[in-house]
Amino acid sequence: MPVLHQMQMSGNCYKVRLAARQLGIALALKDYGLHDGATRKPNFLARNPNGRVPLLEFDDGRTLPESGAILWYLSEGTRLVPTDRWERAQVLQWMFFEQYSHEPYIAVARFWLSYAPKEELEKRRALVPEWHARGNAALGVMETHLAHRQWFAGARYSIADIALYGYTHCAAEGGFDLGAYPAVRAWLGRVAGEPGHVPLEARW
Ligand SMILES: N[C@@H](CCC(=O)N[C@@H](CS)C(=O)NCC(=O)O)C(=O)O
Repeated sequence: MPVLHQMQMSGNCYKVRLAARQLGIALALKDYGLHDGATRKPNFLARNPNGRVPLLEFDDGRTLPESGAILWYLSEGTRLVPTDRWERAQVLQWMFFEQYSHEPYIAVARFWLSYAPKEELEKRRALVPEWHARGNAALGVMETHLAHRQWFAGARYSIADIALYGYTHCAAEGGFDLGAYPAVRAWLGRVAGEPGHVPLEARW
């Protein structure tokens, strides 16, 4: 059985657990702490020189890091990835958007504001307004897209929705107010209503 190296409270790791659960793919979980630095130790760096989770490790020793790559690998050929060429490109469009314009601000604000030691947050306090400005810009882009659509790519729920759900649903922990984004909130509700949906706290 593949092993997911992961942190339970990480939205990037949650994306993988959620997709695997909805596809009925069993994964063993190997947990890392948020603050123990274990992903920067030689044992882990041999598996992922980038020192980050999620990381999927297969029985034959192959390892795959990056939440988006893992989502794509697990979901290729399933109902979570469209077959239409244009819709597949849209899935990638939103997954790249998530990694460049959304996660670096919303996930980072969440980590430092809600999960880091207070003295570490204080060292970064001057960065908070920038995280909030850029994170709100990303939420605004999502709101515009969802004003007339149910899902991010094509006509169905896909891994683009899972990728964006990972940190949008817990954005309040980063100090974001989703009150100004009614279409995003309605979409969050649709995602949570999908068959097999599990919350971030759920173990496999
Ligand atoms: N682009 C990566 C980001 C992975 C990432 O930032 N992982 C964090 C947890 S959410 C991590 O492993 N942090 C530990 C560290 O950087 O030492 C992905 O989407 O998987």
